[in-house]
Amino acid sequence: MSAPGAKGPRITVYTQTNSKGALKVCDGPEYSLAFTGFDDKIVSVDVKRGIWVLYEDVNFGGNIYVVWEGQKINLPMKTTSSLKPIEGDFSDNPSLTVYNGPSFTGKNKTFNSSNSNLVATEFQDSITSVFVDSGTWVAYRDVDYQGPQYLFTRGAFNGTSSEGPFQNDKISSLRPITRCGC
Ligand SMILES: [Ca+2]
Ligand SMILES: [Ca+2]
Repeated sequence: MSAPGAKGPRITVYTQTNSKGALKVCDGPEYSLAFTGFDDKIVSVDVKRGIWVLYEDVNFGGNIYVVWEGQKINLPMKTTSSLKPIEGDFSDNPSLTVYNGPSFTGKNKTFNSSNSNLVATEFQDSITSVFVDSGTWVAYRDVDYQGPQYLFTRGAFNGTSSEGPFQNDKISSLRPITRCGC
């Protein structure tokens, strides 16, 4: 029999690339990595279960970096000071609608899969509100899933996001979180 909570979120963080160096297994929120030896030291992660958000500041503040189940990756930054799992669904039919006006007004477009480059669309640097019908989505300031991230879970987001400092008229790429870790 598996122990209670064996299905809960779990991530292992490492101080060296490729899951090497000192490691720490986390099963829940870590509001501050200060005094743990891992503050601004995490460079790779192995996500066993769930969706996790890494924050550059303590108390879940500052820019975010989202990682999810199946990902065993090196990070592009070394700034993580807190982290936590978030409730999110891995939908097989993700759906997110963007609007270029506030409160779900103006032109809109529904996405059901990733888009690495919005530059050719009329939504490049013009998204102001977002509605997620299904799935969990990560949007990026820059094309090709680069730059600061904004996390959107199911629900309505008017000029903000569920995690990360959403910036109006900045999103240039977006993608749904999928179980394969792609
Ligand atoms: Ca930090
Ligand atoms: Ca942009």
